[in-house]
Amino acid sequence: MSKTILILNGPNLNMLGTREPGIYGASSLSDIGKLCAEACEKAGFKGDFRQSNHEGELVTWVQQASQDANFKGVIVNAGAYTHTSVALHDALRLLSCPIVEVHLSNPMARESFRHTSYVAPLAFASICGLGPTGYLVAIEALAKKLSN
Ligand code: DHK
Repeated sequence: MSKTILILNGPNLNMLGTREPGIYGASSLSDIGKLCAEACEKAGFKGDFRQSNHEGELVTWVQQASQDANFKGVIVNAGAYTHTSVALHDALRLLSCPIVEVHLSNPMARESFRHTSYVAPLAFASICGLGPTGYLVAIEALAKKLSN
């Protein structure tokens, strides 16, 4: 049994570092993955950091996590699927562990098509606009919630 936090990243987040750095910052996804691994370890968890450009793959990963007791919490930056994916929303509903939504930017301060989130209603917290720090805040928040 290894207490694991699943950290899911959706489409185009593999392009971080070169993708619109004025909005998403200079860190690459692998930089963020390393920060998350350290933060998870410090909090007593294993970090399982993943990215996919495919909605169905994200759905499958969430379904698998819902049936695996090792997964104690899930952090989701679903990228654009945040604003469109009922399928991902339905998969997240299968989870009995706590969920935190993260975005590097603040979608509410951007185009109106980013103002709807299909993840937010299922998350106990949404952390937006803090860049990579948002992932670290999410790990800390999950660890605190899970220790209660
Ligand atoms: C990332 C994306 O790819 C966008 O589609 C979202 C989110 C915002 C982020 O800020 O991390 O609208």
